[in-house]
Amino acid sequence: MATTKQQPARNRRWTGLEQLTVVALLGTASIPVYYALALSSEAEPIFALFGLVPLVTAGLVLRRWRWAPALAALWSAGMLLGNGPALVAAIVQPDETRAFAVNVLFVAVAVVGLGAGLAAAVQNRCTAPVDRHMPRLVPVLLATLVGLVVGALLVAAIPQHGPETLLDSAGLGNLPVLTAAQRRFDRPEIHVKVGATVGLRLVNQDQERHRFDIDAFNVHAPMPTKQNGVALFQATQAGTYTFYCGIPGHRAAGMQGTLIVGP
Ligand SMILES: [Cu+2]
Repeated sequence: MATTKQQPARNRRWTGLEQLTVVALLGTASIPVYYALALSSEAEPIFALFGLVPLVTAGLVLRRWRWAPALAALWSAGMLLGNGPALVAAIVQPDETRAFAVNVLFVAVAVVGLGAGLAAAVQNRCTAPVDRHMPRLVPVLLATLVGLVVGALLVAAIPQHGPETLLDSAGLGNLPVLTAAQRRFDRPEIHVKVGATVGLRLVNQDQERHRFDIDAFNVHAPMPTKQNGVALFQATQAGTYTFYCGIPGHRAAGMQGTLIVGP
Protein backbone atom coordinates (compact mmCIF):
# COMPACT_ATOMS: atom_id res chain seq x y z
CA MET A 1 0.00 0.00 0.00
CA ALA A 2 1.38 3.34 -1.02
CA THR A 3 1.62 5.97 1.65
CA THR A 4 0.76 9.51 0.64
CA LYS A 5 3.36 11.87 1.89
CA GLN A 6 2.07 15.06 3.49
CA GLN A 7 3.30 18.14 1.74
CA PRO A 8 5.12 20.54 4.02
CA ALA A 9 2.80 23.38 4.91
CA ARG A 10 5.15 26.12 3.63
CA ASN A 11 4.93 24.95 0.02
CA ARG A 12 1.20 25.37 -0.34
CA ARG A 13 -0.20 28.57 -1.74
CA TRP A 14 -2.18 30.77 0.58
CA THR A 15 -5.89 30.08 0.61
CA GLY A 16 -8.36 32.78 -0.41
CA LEU A 17 -9.47 33.17 3.19
CA GLU A 18 -5.89 33.62 4.34
CA GLN A 19 -5.32 36.31 1.73
CA LEU A 20 -8.52 38.07 2.74
CA THR A 21 -7.40 37.93 6.38
CA VAL A 22 -4.07 39.55 5.46
CA VAL A 23 -5.79 42.35 3.51
CA ALA A 24 -8.10 43.05 6.46
CA LEU A 25 -5.13 43.07 8.85
CA LEU A 26 -3.31 45.60 6.67
CA GLY A 27 -6.47 47.72 6.82
CA THR A 28 -6.68 47.60 10.61
CA ALA A 29 -2.97 48.47 10.72
CA SER A 30 -3.15 51.53 8.47
CA ILE A 31 -6.45 53.12 9.52
CA PRO A 32 -5.48 53.94 13.15
CA VAL A 33 -2.18 55.40 11.95
CA TYR A 34 -4.00 57.58 9.43
CA TYR A 35 -6.48 58.58 12.12
CA ALA A 36 -3.73 59.57 14.52
CA LEU A 37 -1.77 61.55 11.94
CA ALA A 38 -4.57 63.25 10.03
CA LEU A 39 -7.54 63.59 12.35
CA SER A 40 -6.49 63.59 15.96
CA SER A 41 -5.02 66.80 17.32
CA GLU A 42 -2.70 64.86 19.58
CA ALA A 43 -1.00 61.99 17.79
CA GLU A 44 -0.34 59.49 20.54
CA PRO A 45 2.60 57.09 20.11
CA ILE A 46 0.38 54.21 21.27
CA PHE A 47 -1.25 54.31 17.83
CA ALA A 48 1.98 53.06 16.28
CA LEU A 49 1.58 49.92 18.38
CA PHE A 50 -1.95 49.48 17.05
CA GLY A 51 -0.36 49.38 13.63
CA LEU A 52 2.42 46.98 14.59
CA VAL A 53 0.36 44.10 16.01
CA PRO A 54 -1.75 43.49 12.87
CA LEU A 55 1.37 43.78 10.68
CA VAL A 56 3.13 41.08 12.70
CA THR A 57 -0.03 38.96 12.64
CA ALA A 58 -0.29 39.38 8.86
CA GLY A 59 3.32 38.20 8.60
CA LEU A 60 2.48 35.13 10.67
CA VAL A 61 -0.49 34.33 8.41
CA LEU A 62 1.80 34.57 5.38
CA ARG A 63 4.34 32.34 7.14
CA ARG A 64 1.44 29.93 7.67
CA TRP A 65 1.74 29.71 11.40
CA ARG A 66 -1.23 27.55 12.29
CA TRP A 67 -2.73 29.82 14.93
CA ALA A 68 -2.24 33.03 12.94
CA PRO A 69 -5.76 33.23 11.38
CA ALA A 70 -7.30 32.71 14.84
CA LEU A 71 -4.99 35.40 16.21
CA ALA A 72 -6.13 37.72 13.42
CA ALA A 73 -9.77 37.08 14.37
CA LEU A 74 -8.95 37.70 18.02
CA TRP A 75 -7.16 40.95 17.23
CA SER A 76 -10.06 42.17 15.08
CA ALA A 77 -12.59 41.31 17.79
CA GLY A 78 -10.41 43.02 20.38
CA MET A 79 -10.19 46.20 18.29
CA LEU A 80 -13.98 46.26 17.85
CA LEU A 81 -14.72 45.62 21.53
CA GLY A 82 -11.90 47.75 22.92
CA ASN A 83 -12.80 50.75 20.78
CA GLY A 84 -16.53 50.12 20.97
CA PRO A 85 -17.59 53.33 22.75
CA ALA A 86 -15.34 55.56 20.61
CA LEU A 87 -16.45 53.86 17.38
CA VAL A 88 -20.12 54.21 18.30
CA ALA A 89 -19.62 57.85 19.32
CA ALA A 90 -18.10 58.63 15.91
CA ILE A 91 -20.61 56.63 13.91
CA VAL A 92 -23.67 58.31 15.46
CA GLN A 93 -22.31 61.66 14.25
CA PRO A 94 -22.33 61.47 10.44
CA ASP A 95 -22.04 65.29 10.28
CA GLU A 96 -18.39 64.87 11.32
CA THR A 97 -17.75 63.45 7.88
CA ARG A 98 -14.08 62.54 8.01
CA ALA A 99 -14.09 60.96 11.47
CA PHE A 100 -17.31 59.17 10.54
CA ALA A 101 -15.83 57.78 7.30
CA VAL A 102 -12.64 56.58 8.96
CA ASN A 103 -14.55 54.87 11.76
CA VAL A 104 -17.05 53.22 9.40
CA LEU A 105 -14.16 51.90 7.29
CA PHE A 106 -12.37 50.66 10.38
CA VAL A 107 -15.43 48.76 11.62
CA ALA A 108 -15.94 47.23 8.15
CA VAL A 109 -12.31 46.14 7.87
CA ALA A 110 -12.25 44.74 11.41
CA VAL A 111 -15.47 42.80 10.72
CA VAL A 112 -13.84 41.31 7.60
CA GLY A 113 -10.72 40.44 9.62
CA LEU A 114 -12.82 38.77 12.29
CA GLY A 115 -14.90 36.77 9.82
CA ALA A 116 -12.10 35.81 7.44
CA GLY A 117 -9.71 34.95 10.28
CA LEU A 118 -12.25 32.69 11.97
CA ALA A 119 -13.27 31.06 8.68
CA ALA A 120 -9.63 30.48 7.69
CA ALA A 121 -8.84 28.98 11.09
CA VAL A 122 -11.80 26.57 10.87
CA GLN A 123 -11.09 25.71 7.23
CA ASN A 124 -7.40 25.02 7.86
CA ARG A 125 -8.34 22.69 10.67
CA CYS A 126 -11.25 20.87 9.11
CA THR A 127 -10.56 20.47 5.38
CA ALA A 128 -7.79 18.95 3.31
CA PRO A 129 -5.40 21.45 1.65
CA VAL A 130 -6.85 20.86 -1.84
CA ASP A 131 -10.37 21.61 -0.65
CA ARG A 132 -9.61 24.99 0.87
CA HIS A 133 -11.58 27.08 -1.61
CA MET A 134 -13.09 30.44 -0.92
CA PRO A 135 -16.62 29.76 0.34
CA ARG A 136 -19.26 30.95 -2.15
CA LEU A 137 -20.93 33.07 0.48
CA VAL A 138 -17.86 35.27 0.96
CA PRO A 139 -18.18 37.40 -2.23
CA VAL A 140 -21.87 37.97 -1.44
CA LEU A 141 -21.08 39.06 2.12
CA LEU A 142 -18.23 41.29 0.95
CA ALA A 143 -20.41 42.94 -1.70
CA THR A 144 -23.11 43.57 0.91
CA LEU A 145 -20.57 45.11 3.27
CA VAL A 146 -19.13 47.33 0.53
CA GLY A 147 -22.67 48.43 -0.33
CA LEU A 148 -23.38 49.32 3.30
CA VAL A 149 -20.12 51.29 3.64
CA VAL A 150 -20.64 53.20 0.38
CA GLY A 151 -24.23 53.95 1.37
CA ALA A 152 -23.16 55.23 4.79
CA LEU A 153 -20.44 57.41 3.26
CA LEU A 154 -22.86 58.88 0.71
CA VAL A 155 -25.36 59.73 3.45
CA ALA A 156 -22.58 61.37 5.48
CA ALA A 157 -21.35 63.35 2.47
CA ILE A 158 -24.73 65.05 1.99
CA PRO A 159 -24.28 68.50 3.53
CA GLN A 160 -26.37 69.00 6.62
CA HIS A 161 -28.14 72.29 7.08
CA GLY A 162 -28.78 71.78 10.73
CA PRO A 163 -29.08 74.22 13.61
CA GLU A 164 -25.40 75.23 13.36
CA THR A 165 -26.10 77.21 10.22
CA LEU A 166 -29.13 78.97 11.66
CA LEU A 167 -27.45 79.71 14.95
CA ASP A 168 -24.70 81.74 13.34
CA SER A 169 -27.12 84.65 12.98
CA ALA A 170 -26.04 88.01 14.36
CA GLY A 171 -27.86 88.06 17.72
CA LEU A 172 -26.09 85.01 18.98
CA GLY A 173 -22.74 86.69 18.49
CA ASN A 174 -23.31 88.48 21.80
CA LEU A 175 -23.53 85.32 23.86
CA PRO A 176 -20.69 84.46 26.23
CA VAL A 177 -18.21 82.16 24.57
CA LEU A 178 -16.90 78.85 25.85
CA THR A 179 -13.91 77.71 23.84
CA ALA A 180 -12.48 74.21 23.56
CA ALA A 181 -8.83 74.02 22.57
CA GLN A 182 -6.22 71.30 23.08
CA ARG A 183 -8.78 69.14 24.87
CA ARG A 184 -9.47 71.86 27.45
CA PHE A 185 -12.32 74.24 28.09
CA ASP A 186 -10.99 77.78 28.37
CA ARG A 187 -12.57 78.37 31.77
CA PRO A 188 -12.80 76.21 34.84
CA GLU A 189 -16.02 77.78 36.16
CA ILE A 190 -19.24 79.16 34.76
CA HIS A 191 -21.44 81.26 37.08
CA VAL A 192 -25.13 81.73 36.35
CA LYS A 193 -28.20 82.87 38.29
CA VAL A 194 -30.80 80.36 39.35
CA GLY A 195 -33.81 80.38 37.06
CA ALA A 196 -31.89 82.11 34.26
CA THR A 197 -31.98 80.94 30.69
CA VAL A 198 -28.34 80.32 29.90
CA GLY A 199 -26.96 80.69 26.39
CA LEU A 200 -23.38 79.83 25.57
CA ARG A 201 -21.64 80.07 22.26
CA LEU A 202 -19.52 76.96 21.90
CA VAL A 203 -16.34 77.34 19.89
CA ASN A 204 -14.19 74.33 19.06
CA GLN A 205 -10.69 75.22 17.86
CA ASP A 206 -9.45 71.64 17.75
CA GLN A 207 -9.11 69.28 14.81
CA GLU A 208 -11.25 66.77 16.70
CA ARG A 209 -14.83 67.02 17.81
CA HIS A 210 -15.89 67.73 21.36
CA ARG A 211 -19.12 67.91 23.30
CA PHE A 212 -20.58 70.13 25.97
CA ASP A 213 -22.51 68.09 28.51
CA ILE A 214 -24.26 68.93 31.77
CA ASP A 215 -26.18 65.91 32.95
CA ALA A 216 -28.17 67.75 35.64
CA PHE A 217 -29.84 70.03 33.08
CA ASN A 218 -29.90 67.47 30.29
CA VAL A 219 -27.52 69.53 28.14
CA HIS A 220 -25.75 67.48 25.48
CA ALA A 221 -24.48 69.78 22.75
CA PRO A 222 -22.13 68.62 19.98
CA MET A 223 -19.06 70.73 19.26
CA PRO A 224 -18.04 69.76 15.73
CA THR A 225 -14.54 70.44 14.49
CA LYS A 226 -13.72 74.10 13.80
CA GLN A 227 -17.33 75.19 14.15
CA ASN A 228 -19.53 77.30 16.36
CA GLY A 229 -22.47 75.87 18.22
CA VAL A 230 -24.82 77.01 20.92
CA ALA A 231 -25.96 75.51 24.20
CA LEU A 232 -29.24 76.82 25.58
CA PHE A 233 -30.69 75.67 28.87
CA GLN A 234 -32.52 76.79 31.98
CA ALA A 235 -30.62 76.67 35.27
CA THR A 236 -33.63 75.56 37.26
CA GLN A 237 -31.90 74.57 40.50
CA ALA A 238 -29.23 76.25 42.57
CA GLY A 239 -26.14 74.20 43.21
CA THR A 240 -22.77 73.14 41.85
CA TYR A 241 -22.65 70.97 38.77
CA THR A 242 -20.04 69.56 36.44
CA PHE A 243 -19.86 70.43 32.77
CA TYR A 244 -17.67 68.19 30.67
CA CYS A 245 -16.89 66.85 27.22
CA GLY A 246 -18.71 63.56 26.64
CA ILE A 247 -16.32 62.23 23.99
CA PRO A 248 -14.79 59.05 25.51
CA GLY A 249 -11.55 59.83 27.30
CA HIS A 250 -11.79 63.62 27.17
CA ARG A 251 -13.38 64.16 30.57
CA ALA A 252 -10.78 61.92 32.20
CA ALA A 253 -8.09 63.95 30.42
CA GLY A 254 -9.33 67.06 32.20
CA MET A 255 -11.94 68.41 29.81
CA GLN A 256 -14.40 69.48 32.48
CA GLY A 257 -15.35 72.38 34.69
CA THR A 258 -17.82 73.56 37.29
CA LEU A 259 -21.16 75.19 36.70
CA ILE A 260 -22.22 77.24 39.72
CA VAL A 261 -25.90 78.16 39.84
CA GLY A 262 -26.34 80.78 42.55
CA PRO A 263 -28.89 83.36 43.70
CU1 LIG B 1 -13.60 66.72 24.03
